[in-house]
Amino acid sequence: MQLINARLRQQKSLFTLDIVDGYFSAITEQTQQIVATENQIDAFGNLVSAPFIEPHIHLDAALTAGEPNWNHSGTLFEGIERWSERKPLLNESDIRQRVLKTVELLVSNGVQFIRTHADTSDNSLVGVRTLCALRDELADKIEIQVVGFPQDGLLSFPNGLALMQEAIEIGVDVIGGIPHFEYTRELGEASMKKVIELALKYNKLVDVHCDEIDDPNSRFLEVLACEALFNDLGSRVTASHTTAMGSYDNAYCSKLFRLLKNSNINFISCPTESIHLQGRFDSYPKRRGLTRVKELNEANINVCFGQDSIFDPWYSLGNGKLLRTLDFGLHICQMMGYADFSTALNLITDNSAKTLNIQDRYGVEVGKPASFILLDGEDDYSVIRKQGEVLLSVRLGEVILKRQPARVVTPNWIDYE
Ligand code: 17E
Ligand code: FE2
Repeated sequence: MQLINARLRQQKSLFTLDIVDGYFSAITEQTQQIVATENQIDAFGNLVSAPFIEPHIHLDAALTAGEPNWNHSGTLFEGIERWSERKPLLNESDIRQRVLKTVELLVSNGVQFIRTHADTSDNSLVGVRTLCALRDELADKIEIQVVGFPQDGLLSFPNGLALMQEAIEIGVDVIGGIPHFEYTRELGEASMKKVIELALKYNKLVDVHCDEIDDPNSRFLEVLACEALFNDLGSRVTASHTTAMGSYDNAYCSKLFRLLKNSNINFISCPTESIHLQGRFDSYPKRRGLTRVKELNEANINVCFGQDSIFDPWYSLGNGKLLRTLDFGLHICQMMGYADFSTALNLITDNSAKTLNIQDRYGVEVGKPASFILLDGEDDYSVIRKQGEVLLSVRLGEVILKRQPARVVTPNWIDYE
């Protein structure tokens, strides 16, 4: 396969990409535009990017909003309550249908890697079993990592720890936690130590829902980062949400950032979800309830964006489009400078790859698997500005998606001559 007239990120020229046996075999700069022959794909000057990554989504809960009850307050805590009413109704075919629909939606929007959370606060563990089974069944179509996520507390929910052990036996890839939701600070801290202990014992990655609350005293991130640092596990550990950081004072944050930098842990922010769920106990002024994405990024601490939810008890919108999440995120985090726009796709591509520990098989480079997307736009800036559609998705050299951009006929109002 040969793709011609393609633009690459941070480059001005046009390029030809050669793909042999599912790998990039050559990437060559063109001196001019080429007229396509029969077996070439013409990119028409559009942008080739490594595939989008959804690093944080709750597939077990996707498409359940309003079942049986809607979240009226819009808080995280009511979301957890509403979900606990839906959980007893879960069964394998219900989960399969919703997960497949959602994965299809993500794939149709350029996603080729997913990290999903599977709730372990459920004696049946049907969500964990079904998501692990689907991960294996879909392995030749999309790469999925499953996080064992103790929604109601690793140490506060009855048998929470035993259920996590069982989830590890079933085969989750990543250990999760929820320290801000444990009954006490002591339990929250102990849960962070337990998560790291399990990750070391079973050689797993870690992704904790950490400090997802507006409480400035929720400081479990420092415990997680310190445990990661002392056990030399940083690059394998992720702190998701960390919204309390938006409420920490600057003096504490200044001290905290030294640890975060030394620990080398990763961050995931879910901007649409957090702007919706957080700030709910404020009147005015009202907090934005996001972690310090701009400052983490400026400090060269790895941070990426995820959607978190698609039509579930926490968030009743969502459409699988990471470009939408990115657009919201850049606005909310005030990352609207020229330099921000020029590199913005990192937040839903390269940074996410680092978080998922998949860098060995990710990126548009000779020798890497030929997995990429073609975006309607010529660079990061224009793709974001026009919310450019995914025109093509190629996975391991196979075309898995083609999209014809819509043609709009407008009245002849303006004479461009
Ligand atoms: N569960 C949780 O604790 N936090 C979230 N943002 C979602 C589920 C979606
Ligand atoms: Fe989440």
